[in-house]
Amino acid sequence: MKATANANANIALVKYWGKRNEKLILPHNSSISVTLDGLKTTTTAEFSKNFHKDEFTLNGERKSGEEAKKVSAHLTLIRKMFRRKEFCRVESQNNFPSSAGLASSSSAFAALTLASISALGFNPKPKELSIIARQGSGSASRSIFGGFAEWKKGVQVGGGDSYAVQLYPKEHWPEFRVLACIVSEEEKKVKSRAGMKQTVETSPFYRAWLATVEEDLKKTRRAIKEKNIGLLGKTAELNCLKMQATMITTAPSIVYWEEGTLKAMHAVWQLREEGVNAFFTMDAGPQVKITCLEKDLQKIKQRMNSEGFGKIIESRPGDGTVLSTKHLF
Ligand code: 2P0
Repeated sequence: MKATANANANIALVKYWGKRNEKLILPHNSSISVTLDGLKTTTTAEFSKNFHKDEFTLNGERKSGEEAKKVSAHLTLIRKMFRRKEFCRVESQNNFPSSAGLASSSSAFAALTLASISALGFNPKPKELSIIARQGSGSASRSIFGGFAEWKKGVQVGGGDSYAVQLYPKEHWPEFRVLACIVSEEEKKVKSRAGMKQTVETSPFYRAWLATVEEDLKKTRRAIKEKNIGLLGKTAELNCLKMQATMITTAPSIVYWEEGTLKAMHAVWQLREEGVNAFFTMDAGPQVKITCLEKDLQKIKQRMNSEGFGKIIESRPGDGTVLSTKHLF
């Protein structure tokens, strides 16, 4: 009753921001992302009737607080769905900093979903995996799939039609790159979950955000289909800024940006003035992710290095969530 899964984090090009149902994690809007090969979570899950409670270890450290609770809640959902009672031991390793706005919950809950369900001996289809992963963390619904994925918001009250689908596999656009410029590795003060709830409840701009998402989804689907980096980058950059505007205008205001964030944004704009196709996107954290093509990588990296960004994680479209035989324990 043990299984291991590898999942890659994804970065949203059209963001998910705000829920219509907190418990089932149903979003107000659909979102599109790219699953990245450089940001991986490996998770081993083992169920046993000899265990007396769930246990969660992340990067070698036993967790007891909020993170352990979220993992245990997800395991409880899975036990209920598959009519099992055993407790579970979970060990995870991230190859990138956790909780710093690098979408660690997307890979975490995608890997946990596949590892734990497989450990119980079941083999659900990707659609069902996406629906279950979504209930651990919304963005995890998209990490089930490699390449480019869209999480359809759905309309059903029970969430049976709110899951991700693959738009294109990673082979569709192998030249596409994301450079994550690490601005700070400190844990953020406001978690995404709390931040988006507060935004829905208090930002006067939230309706305006929702009113523009459909158009951004259309443009982004087309840009990916045509491999048009200019259209993709510009649409994603503006979509990100619109989402950030809703956060800034909540009560109290949520600003995830730091000095380095603004510095990186200006550097990207400067590169564009010089004719380089570089675009940024940010999530609920200070990190700046630059979308670009392989041919412009060196120039962009050199510029960001000279602007003081020493740590840059380079990724390309990667695989979805898969089983592995290399157990962590
Ligand atoms: C996204 N983010 O689409 C957006 C953009 C952050 C900004 O999904 O409450 O950890 O677990 O569903 O998935 C981060 O939120 O939130 C997120 P929950 P999640 O990637």
